[in-house]
Amino acid sequence: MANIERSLVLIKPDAVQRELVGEVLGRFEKKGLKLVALKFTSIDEATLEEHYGHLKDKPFFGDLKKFMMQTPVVAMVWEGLGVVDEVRKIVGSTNPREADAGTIRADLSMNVPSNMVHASDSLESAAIEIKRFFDDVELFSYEKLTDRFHFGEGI
Ligand code: DAT
Ligand code: MG
Repeated sequence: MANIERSLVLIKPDAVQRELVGEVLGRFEKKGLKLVALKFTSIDEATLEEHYGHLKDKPFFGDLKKFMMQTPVVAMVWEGLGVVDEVRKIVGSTNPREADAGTIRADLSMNVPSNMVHASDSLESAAIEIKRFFDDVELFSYEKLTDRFHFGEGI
């Protein structure tokens, strides 16, 4: 089937602290995305330096790493039609105060770096990020009764 993609999502420590893990996860489920991997995991500094490598020269990089190591995070892989862009739409802009109402970041947060969620920003980074957090055996392919609504002809 065309255009079926996978995207990595992390539920960040602010959402874990604020007991909003279920709320965030539910938004992806309700959209009609398919969960293909899920775990609760700590991220070490070396992994963060890779994951946020594009920000390593920013003045806030140290605080960002500290923030991401405050608690374990929920790591997930979601699958669906054009899912990389769909997930970014559901998550909203980086700055929660500029994000569109209805997005996770706009509805549930106020600040950076505590903006609830990480989401892959392209197909290329999704492939790299999924490998960073999951082994192949932790990624599942399975049939769901709703596949025909969300993945097929929609009937
Ligand atoms: P995104 O998470 O929307 O992909 P990004 O990759 O540019 O955004 O940045 C990664 C994270 O770094 C972001 O979710 C929160 C933090 N961050 C970005 N800009 C920041 C800033 N100006 N001050 C503090 N933290 C920031
Ligand atoms: Mg990013």
